[in-house]
Amino acid sequence: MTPSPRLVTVAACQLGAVHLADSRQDVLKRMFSLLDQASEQGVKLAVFPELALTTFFPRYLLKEEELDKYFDVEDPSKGGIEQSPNVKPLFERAKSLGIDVYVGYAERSLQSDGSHIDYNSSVYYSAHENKIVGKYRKVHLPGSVEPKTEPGAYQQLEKRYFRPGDLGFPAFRAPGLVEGALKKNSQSDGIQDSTGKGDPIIGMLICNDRRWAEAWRVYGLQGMEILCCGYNTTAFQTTSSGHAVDMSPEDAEDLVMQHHKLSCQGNSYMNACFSINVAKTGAEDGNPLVGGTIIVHPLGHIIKEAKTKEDELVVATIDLADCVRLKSTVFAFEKHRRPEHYHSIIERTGVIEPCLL
Ligand code: CDT
Repeated sequence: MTPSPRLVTVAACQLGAVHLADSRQDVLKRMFSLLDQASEQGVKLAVFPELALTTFFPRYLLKEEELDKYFDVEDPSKGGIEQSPNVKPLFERAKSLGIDVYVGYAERSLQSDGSHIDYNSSVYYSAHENKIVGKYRKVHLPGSVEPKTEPGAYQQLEKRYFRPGDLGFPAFRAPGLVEGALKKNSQSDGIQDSTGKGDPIIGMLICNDRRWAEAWRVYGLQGMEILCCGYNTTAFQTTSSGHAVDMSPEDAEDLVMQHHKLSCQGNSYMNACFSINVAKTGAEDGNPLVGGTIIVHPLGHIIKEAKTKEDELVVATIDLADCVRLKSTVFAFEKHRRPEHYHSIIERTGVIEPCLL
């Protein structure tokens, strides 16, 4: 039977460079402008990049006191990120426009003993509920704890500044995002199978996570229909010493773009979901970030793509019914998966090669 359409208009809100000198107010203004444009096009979900509100600061070796300004403090006794004066106006604007928002930020989580733990986080704000209904802390942190020592080395210090996420990969439903979603209490009205009929099932990843099949699969096993992922990806590749690989900047950027698209398109297909992948791009104080903001279909093709390396809205109306075909055939997990053979996925972190001959 052909599934009923479940249409939703979504936007990837690409941001151009955010420089060290740009204030949070400057960035918020740009985000407001994208939200306003989104509203004019009937958008119901707007996805912003990783660490959207500031420059990508893990490229710098910073002292403790220099770091503070990049973080948003969450004091569990007072509520979450929605209380932060830096971010609250974004949710207020989203509420007034009736748009859900995914946004990445640097989270400073206050502990009961007065200490803090820092994460690279994202939240999903539901305009329908006027609250945050999903939270994710980046699991796969790239880079190193210690800075590279060779002169001119590129730094990627996420392992220094953040703790790996401790929330796993919790999918959740976005209330009110599609019309006529099946609710818990309507099942008693004789509806047997609720699969693909409820409020949309959302998963969140952050940047480097999109390269890890395991992360997508854990969401796939929760029936994820839309994956939201913001990123800051350097437009060149580095060697282990932190130097740019020996190829032309154009070829290097092409390769970075290819790996980005392969990851998003392959994993969307293999988990039969849409994905909204959103760059912070341009050159931040001379440090080039790749663009390539894309909205991907469950069949793996790109529906819409950014054309610039600046603030740009990429809009598509997607039909979540398109997930059903693959979820009920090639990737009907319940029929075809063989988890009894997948032990090493959870038992091992690194590679153990077969014995030498
Ligand atoms: N921000 C982030 O996670 N960046 C990483 C760079 C790692 S080098 C390939 C990324 O995966 O895009």
